[in-house]
Amino acid sequence: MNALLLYPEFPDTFWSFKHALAFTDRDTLLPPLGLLTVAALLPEAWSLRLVDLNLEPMTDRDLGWADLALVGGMAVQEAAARQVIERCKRAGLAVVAGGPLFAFEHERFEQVDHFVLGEAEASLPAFLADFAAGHPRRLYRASGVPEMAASPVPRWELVTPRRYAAMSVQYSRGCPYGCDFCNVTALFGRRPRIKSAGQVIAELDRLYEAGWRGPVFFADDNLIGNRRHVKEDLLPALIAWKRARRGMPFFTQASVNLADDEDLLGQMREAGFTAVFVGIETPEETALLEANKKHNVGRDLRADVRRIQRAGLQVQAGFIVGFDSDTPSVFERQRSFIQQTGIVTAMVGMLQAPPGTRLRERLEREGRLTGRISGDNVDGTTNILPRMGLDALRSGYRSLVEDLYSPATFYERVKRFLRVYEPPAVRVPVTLEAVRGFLRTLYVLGVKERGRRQFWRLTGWVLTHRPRLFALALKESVYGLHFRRVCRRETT
Ligand code: B12
Repeated sequence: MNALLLYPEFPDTFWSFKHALAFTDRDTLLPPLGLLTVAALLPEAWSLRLVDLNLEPMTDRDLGWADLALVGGMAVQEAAARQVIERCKRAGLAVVAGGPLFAFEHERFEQVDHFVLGEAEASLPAFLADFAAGHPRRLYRASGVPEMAASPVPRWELVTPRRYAAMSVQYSRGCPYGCDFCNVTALFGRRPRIKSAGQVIAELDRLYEAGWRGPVFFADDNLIGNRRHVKEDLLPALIAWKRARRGMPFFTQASVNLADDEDLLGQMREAGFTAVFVGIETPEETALLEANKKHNVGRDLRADVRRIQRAGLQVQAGFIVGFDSDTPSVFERQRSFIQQTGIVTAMVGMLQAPPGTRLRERLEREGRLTGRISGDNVDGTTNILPRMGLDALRSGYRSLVEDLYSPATFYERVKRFLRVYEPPAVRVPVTLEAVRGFLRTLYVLGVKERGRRQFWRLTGWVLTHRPRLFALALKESVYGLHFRRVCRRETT
């Protein structure tokens, strides 16, 4: 059996990082870990070929070779996934689909032959058994969630690591919190399920042996969902593993209450975590309560961010405007929060109601849903009728984002961040690629682009005040260019 695993192309969005990757020799951000995991669950006798359409097109030869196509992806890839499915069908291939894109409303994808929904560790075996017996059904849905011990080492040999900016591993699935706009619990449940440290180390070993020294993303919804195991099992193992090795800075996602635990922060720093994405959403307590984001209530969120930054983890964060209790003053409050805390990568979106969420159920009852989400939560669109009025929300959002990513505001924010940040010592080898990227950055940001003066001012400041952070300052400046290009396009 020849199986073709297909990962549709991402559009050019905030998270594509396309304009930043142009400064490197990398073609896209991360490999499709879901499909690599599915690959490891397929029968050993099958021949596999993975085409990540973010790197290369799918060819007629691929289609001619295959007996079966397996398509993955998330909501933002819908348009591209439809094209992929259409082409497979035209080539006469049976199509199996799975992953978050198909988890809700799968019936909209009429051309798909078999849906294998939920986590493949739990849903794929039944499909494979029926397929081998010659009578596969159209729909397979995992009846529960699998334990992570059942999750195999992903088949990374199916991708070419050097074409990606980072590699990813996953330690846990699920999140203990119930924020009403988020569909993570509908997809992966509330009980954080974890791999053993041994499983994670085996995955890292595989990457290290393949020569990977670049960043590694822990693709968890909330790394610290099961805090005890993280502190007692995972982090001690990572610290020991890192001691004898070079490179591989880690980054991940976690809830902001990470800031409460100095020991945990210290361990993460020692293990080589350099950045964490946290869901802050809003500094407005009424809105947090409305969204059932109770773990962010009653905290000094500014102090939390500072504490995490001082511990050596850059804070990236998600923000939302358009909660029912938001008034037009929210835009300025969000702006000053993001600016003062030096959150360089601030993902700011309008409130949307994705399928599978409690917010969606509520707004449906209230007759305030206007359609489907676009899949990109920071494209200035929404599928709800906001209380403040759509026009007010749109124009407030537009000016907020334009201001946050304008050169003057952006470079100032980078400086604020670099002032407090204490980086952990992760030795990343200097490569020819890094030198080329350095020269390109100086030319594009320092000579060609808008904001040249602010760029050189930041560069001068960092060299005189925080020289160790020089490379980081350049990296953030490049991100700024990406955000500016994407935001300018999306808000006009
Ligand atoms: C890494 C990641 C990204 C990376 C993607 C890189 C890449 N090449 O895949 C980046 C940073 C680009 C990204 C961006 C975004 N992401 Co994202 N991301 C994730 C994250 C944290 C991990 C994905 C992962 O690797 N998981 C590990 C693998 C093992 O799990 P998996 O992919 O789900 O695969 C399992 C099953 O789904 C299934 N499966 C998967 N594929 C297939 C295929 C077949 C054929 C079969 C049978 C089964 C199957 O089996 C696998 C094993 O159990 C998930 C959350 C999560 N926990 O998964 C969100 C998630 C996928 N992202 C999401 C969203 C909304 C976004 C963004 C809009 C921003 C945001 N709010 O986070 C942007 C959009 C992208 C863009 N460019 O605009 C949503 C998707 C919701 C949906 N219904 O589609 C998720 C679920 C998080 C959430 N609830 O908000 N993301």
